[in-house]
Amino acid sequence: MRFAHLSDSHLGARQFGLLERETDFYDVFAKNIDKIIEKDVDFVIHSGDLFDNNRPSTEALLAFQKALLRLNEAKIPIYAIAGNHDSILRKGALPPQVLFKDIGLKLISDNHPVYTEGPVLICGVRYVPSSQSRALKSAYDQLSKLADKYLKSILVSHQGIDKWMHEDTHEIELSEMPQNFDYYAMGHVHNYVEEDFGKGKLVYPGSMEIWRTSESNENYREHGKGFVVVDLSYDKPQVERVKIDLPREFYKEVIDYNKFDERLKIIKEEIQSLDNKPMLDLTIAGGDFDSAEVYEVIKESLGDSVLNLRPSFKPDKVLEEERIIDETKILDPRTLLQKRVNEKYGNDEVNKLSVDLLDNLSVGRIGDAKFISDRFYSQHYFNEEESEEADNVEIKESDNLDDYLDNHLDNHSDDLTQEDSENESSKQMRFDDF
Ligand SMILES: [Mn+2]
Repeated sequence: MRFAHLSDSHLGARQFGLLERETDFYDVFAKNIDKIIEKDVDFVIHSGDLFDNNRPSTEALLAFQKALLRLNEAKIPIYAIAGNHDSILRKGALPPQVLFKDIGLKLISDNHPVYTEGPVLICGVRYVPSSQSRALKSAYDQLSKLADKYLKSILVSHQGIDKWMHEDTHEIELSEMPQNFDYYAMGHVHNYVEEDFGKGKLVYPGSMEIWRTSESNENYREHGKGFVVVDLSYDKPQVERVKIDLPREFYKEVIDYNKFDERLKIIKEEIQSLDNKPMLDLTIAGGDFDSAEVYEVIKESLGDSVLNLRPSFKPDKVLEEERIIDETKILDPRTLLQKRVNEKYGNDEVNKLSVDLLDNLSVGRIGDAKFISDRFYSQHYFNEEESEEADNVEIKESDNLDDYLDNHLDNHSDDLTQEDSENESSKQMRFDDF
């Protein structure tokens, strides 16, 4: 039995506000689906962040609808869970994926956490924020017990595991993951990860496009972007990486100012041979120069042949200043918040709560922030006993995780107010990296 595993397509993402970049994400998604159909797999798993936003545009919804109809035609079922970008945490709120259930999408959700494909168990939990990681562990535990009853089992989950996350942004540690699944179909980390774990394989297929400029990195050069095909007919699953070419290149280079003129000429030639205008990420460093003047030269020379021109400049004197600032460590809002909260409360749970609130409030997800704080408050200050009890809830095959997560993830059923929806639709700066 063979299946395709993909993740983090972020349909609807519009990098730097460029319409071309939004189209790139749709194009690359369609190419992944083409290749999956060509590979003639038995089913597909998508591990979350299908959409860039929990209120996707019509274009983004259509891009997925097209893909789903094509998979239907090829008689390939697709399973999906919601990620941090495309889920709504509040109880009763409907994530966009729900739109596609009637036309074949098998949504792994609180209501329907468990499926089977022949002898294979496919189960999972939607994204759970770090301040609720206790609920995540309990859910994993229940699913893990169920997995013992099956010949082969797949856990689908959109979470950051400490080993592959930077700083303190994970929701779970590798040592806390259940051990008895054959395959861990992970989402959230945008780099490619394939690792032996437990009795099987743990894979993050990574994002399908370069969602942040920083993803044009070593991992991308080595593993590319794309999906994996997994063969379950062996003792340990066999994983084949399938790379899908991106619609345009990310051209990245640090140029020594002393060699500026000759490098610029070479870059211009290289870029002109490309089919599509690339994204340009140039840094001019060293020497003594006027940034504004150098910018004009770059713009004049390359402006027409690139999609995005955003050079950065580090002349010698800036380099010195930067080194001084670097030593005292520039604090981003996330680190700064954690530092202050830690000074005041010295409590890891409160730290996680503050970061979850920052992540949601900074993108205007007021309803989710309220959910998270209500949940935290009731868990820690009101009904400790009830939560302990809920930890012991048994999930049987025929049950769903609904009541279970009800106790763990929610005690309050809030209606989405007009104010919420206005705030949620206003796009602001994001602090979450994945
Ligand atoms: Mn993502």
